[in-house]
Amino acid sequence: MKTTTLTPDLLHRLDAYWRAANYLAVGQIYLYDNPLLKRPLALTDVKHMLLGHWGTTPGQNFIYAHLNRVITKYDLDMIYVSGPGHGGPAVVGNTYLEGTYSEIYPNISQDEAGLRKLFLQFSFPGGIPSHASPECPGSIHEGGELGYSLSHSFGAVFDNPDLIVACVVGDGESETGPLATAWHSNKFLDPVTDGAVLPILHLNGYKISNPTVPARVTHEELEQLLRGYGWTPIFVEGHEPALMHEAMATALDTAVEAIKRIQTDARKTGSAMRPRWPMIVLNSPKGWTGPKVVDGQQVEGTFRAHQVPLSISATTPPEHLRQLEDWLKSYRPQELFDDAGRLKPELASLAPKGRRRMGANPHANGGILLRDLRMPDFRDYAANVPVPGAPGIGDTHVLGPFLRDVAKLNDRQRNFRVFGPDETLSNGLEALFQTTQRQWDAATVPNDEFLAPTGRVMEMLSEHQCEGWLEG
Ligand SMILES: Cc1ncc(C[n+]2csc(CCOP(=O)(O)OP(=O)(O)O)c2C)c(N)n1
Repeated sequence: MKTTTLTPDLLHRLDAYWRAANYLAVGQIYLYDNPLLKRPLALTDVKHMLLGHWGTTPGQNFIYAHLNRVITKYDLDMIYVSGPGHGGPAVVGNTYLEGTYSEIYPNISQDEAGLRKLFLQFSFPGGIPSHASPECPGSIHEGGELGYSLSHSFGAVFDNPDLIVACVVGDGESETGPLATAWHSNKFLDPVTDGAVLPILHLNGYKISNPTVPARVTHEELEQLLRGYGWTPIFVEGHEPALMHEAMATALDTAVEAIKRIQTDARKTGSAMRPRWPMIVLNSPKGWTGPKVVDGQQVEGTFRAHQVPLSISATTPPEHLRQLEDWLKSYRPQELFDDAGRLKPELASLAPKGRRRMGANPHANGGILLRDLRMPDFRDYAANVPVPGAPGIGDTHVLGPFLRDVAKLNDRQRNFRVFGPDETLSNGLEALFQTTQRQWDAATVPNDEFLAPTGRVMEMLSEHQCEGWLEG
């Protein structure tokens, strides 16, 4: 008998949850009023100035819904990083569906009035930005400057052994220098003392008005590239929702179980072998489920879906308004929200509970987990400088012992690291190596110095990477 990951009931509800998130996204981009379409859509229901990014959003909604499922199934401590952070409607909509948004912003309530405000505030004067901005619950990565999602994700899991960051990488984003170098982060992760990152390369094929490079090389080349970076890619490819739900669920189960296996093995045996971590490649249409053809031109699955796929104003063709209405109705909102505008309970129950919700995870809500560093008294490190320009006192040679002792004092609470592009020694900070090592999970050979699976110094010859790790 063929086994499937999803029961028919779960598949049906997951799909409905995804439709709800897509409905909220279109509402945020377009609607000024009439959030539940209780009357025919009029021009006055649509915002005057349409801003936002639809193209990436349905794929991110799909991912978010599926992550919710594995969080609950495996009781995961997981946060979400949106590389293409211009998909703000996805993170805002999903944190609204899971309830976090209304807890933090009670004004955006779980009812029709709240829905109206949720839609109106998006990319609107006095409202919220169109990206995964800091005020969005669960966001540690704004995504405006593409390229840092993976470095930020690794930075977030260093010293957080229970945390998994699900990191959506745009296929356009993956062309940037910072992202290209960030795949190598897996050589700097200690499976014993750090958490894990699950990259999800969102291969939706296009950037703003161009195809992406990863979408226009052969499957074999892309797979070899990712394998060459040390990952095990799992491909989820297609556009038929039911098949894609099943494929994504199976891929995520496989990935999560692989992560758990790697961590359990490493933590039991202390093995220093570098693991091959799993990742997912999600190949789905850009602007999935959106308008297929507008003014005779293909939109779904093309670059034309990147931002606002249907222009609507007093001067645009009137059929655009009808197309928007049909598009919104294609999600069958009456099956998703009750008359009062509240998500139906059988769908709401799919979201994880409490702090397991990605929007409510303390790791992604700045400040909750901050711990002050234990600091030595800087006066104890004072150098006597009898005259200005006195020779023989290099300032970094004075700083080195100070940093060494900061590292030592905070060793147990594990909240201090030094990041640099291979310059700790050349910059005179060698005293650090009296107390710690350079964290390095790749191979070592005799005559290497100060390399170990765990250490407080992170060195890779990429300032992009160092900065991204540090910020994460
Ligand atoms: C470093 C950087 N360069 C350029 C841009 C402008 N920009 C915004 S979105 C985008 C295309 C992104 O494509 P992709 O990462 O594939 O995201 P998606 O297709 O999912 O929207 C570009 C070039 C940017 N935000 N950051």
